[in-house]
Amino acid sequence: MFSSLQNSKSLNSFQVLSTETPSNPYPHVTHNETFTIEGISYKLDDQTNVSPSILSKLSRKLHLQPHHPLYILRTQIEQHFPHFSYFNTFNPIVTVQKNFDDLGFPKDHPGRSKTDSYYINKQIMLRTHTSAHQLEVFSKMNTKFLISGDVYRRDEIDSSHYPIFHQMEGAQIFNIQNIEQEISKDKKYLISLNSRKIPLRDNSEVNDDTIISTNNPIQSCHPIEQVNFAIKHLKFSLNSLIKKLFINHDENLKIRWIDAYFPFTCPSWEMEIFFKGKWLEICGCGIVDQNILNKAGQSDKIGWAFGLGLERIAMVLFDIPDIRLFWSQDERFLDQFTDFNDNKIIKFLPFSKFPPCIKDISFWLNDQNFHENNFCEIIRNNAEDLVEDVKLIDDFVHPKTKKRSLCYRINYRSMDRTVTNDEINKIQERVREDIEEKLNVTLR
Ligand code: FA5
Ligand code: MG
Repeated sequence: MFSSLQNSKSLNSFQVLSTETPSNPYPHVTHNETFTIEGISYKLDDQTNVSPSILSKLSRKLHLQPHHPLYILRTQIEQHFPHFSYFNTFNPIVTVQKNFDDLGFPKDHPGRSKTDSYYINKQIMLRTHTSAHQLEVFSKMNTKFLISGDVYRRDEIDSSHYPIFHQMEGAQIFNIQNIEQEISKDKKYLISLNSRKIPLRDNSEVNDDTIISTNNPIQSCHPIEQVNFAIKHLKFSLNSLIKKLFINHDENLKIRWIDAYFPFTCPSWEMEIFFKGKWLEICGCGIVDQNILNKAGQSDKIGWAFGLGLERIAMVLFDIPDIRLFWSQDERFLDQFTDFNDNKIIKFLPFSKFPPCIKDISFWLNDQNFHENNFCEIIRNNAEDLVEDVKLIDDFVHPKTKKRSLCYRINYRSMDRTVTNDEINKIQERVREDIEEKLNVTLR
C-alpha cells in the first residue's frame, strides 16, 4: 500500500494536529486526532506511540546525504554487488502487515510490542527493519537487490543505541533447477573456491563452526544439494564484502558465524566481528523462507538474504565513538568526510569532549508495568540528543512494603557545546513530571 510513495519527496514536513505539546511521547488520543506527514493524514488510536521528536527525523535520510559516513558505506557496499538493483528511497512508514505479517512473525513475537516498536496506529508503523520491503521487491520479479533505509526501534540509551539506525538488506535468488550454473557466473566466487581462500585481505580470520542440524535446519521443501550451493554463496558474498570494506583497517580482522533465528529465513545465521575485545553483531542472514518466494510468484527460485547494520560497521571503520554523532549537523563532524570526492573511508578525528552533567532520578514503582524503553523514550523526548547514556544504578525491594524502587543515572552531554546546569535542571524537571504522570511511579 505504501509502495506508491517509494519515490516521493522526503518527508520534510510533518504536522501534529493534536493539542499535545511536542514533549509528550504519548499524545492523549481522542476520536478524530490525526498526524499529517507530507500531506498524508494518519488516524491516531490507542496503539499510537510515535513521538514528534522521532517523526522530525524522518526527513534526514542520512544514507542519502553525500559524504555522510553512512552514504559512503552504502555506496561501497553497492560497489561490491555491481549487478544488483538498488532501492534506497522506500518510505519508512509501512503497514504492520509488511513489517511483520508478510514475513511470518507470530502474533505474539516480542518485536511487535509497543515497548519495542513505534506505531502510528494499529495498522501503520515505522519499519523496524529493511526486511519489511522484501516481499514487495521479490514480487516485482527482482532476483538480486539491495535495499537501504532508516529503521526505528524503541530502545535503551547509550553510545551504540539510538532509536533510529540504518540497515542494508541484500538478497539474491537463483533458479532451483539451475543454481549451480547461475552461481558459476560469479567469477569472484569461483576464484575463491579454486584458491581455497578469499582474496582481498590476508590478515583476516573467518571462524565458522555452524552446522546444519535440527536446531537450524534446512527447509523441508529444499533439495539439499541446491540449498548448499545457496548457503556457500551467501557466506562467500558476506565474507568477501566485509574483507573488502576492512581492507585498509589497521587491526587484524576476525569474523565469526553463529546460528540464529529469524521468522523469514531458515537456516539463519548472524555474523560478528571482533572489535575492542568484544564480538560485535553486524548482520543477520539466511536462506529465504520459501513461503515468501511462493507468495511473490517466484516459487521456482531459491536464495539468500541478509540485513546489515550500517552504524555498527561505520563506527568501526570510521572510528566514530558515539552513535549520536551520525546525526550531528556540526561542520566539525560533517566536514571531515566532505573533502573526499571518491567516497573513501577516513578516520574521524574527535573534537574535544564537552563536560557531562549527571543527574540521578529515583522512584517507587506502583505496578508491574514499568518498562525501561518507555522511560528512555520520555528522556529522549525531553532532552533529544543531549543524553549520552542512561544507566540503572540501584534496584531494590523494600523488605516490609515489598515495593520496588529504581534509581537511574542520566548522563547529559552535548556533542558540540558545554551544557549549563540550569538548562539541564529544567529538562530534568520535565522528565520527572512526565515519568510521574505517565509511568505510574512515585518520585523519591
Ligand atoms: C534484522 O533486523 C533482520 N531483518 C536481518 C535479516 C535480514 C535477517 C534478512 C535475515 C535475512 P537484527 O534485528 O539482528 O535483524 O538486526 C540486523 C542488524 O542491525 C544487527 O546485526 C545489527 O548490526 C544492526 N542493529 C540491530 N539493532 C541495532 C541497534 N539498536 N543499533 C544499531 N544497530 C543495530
Ligand atoms: Mg540480531
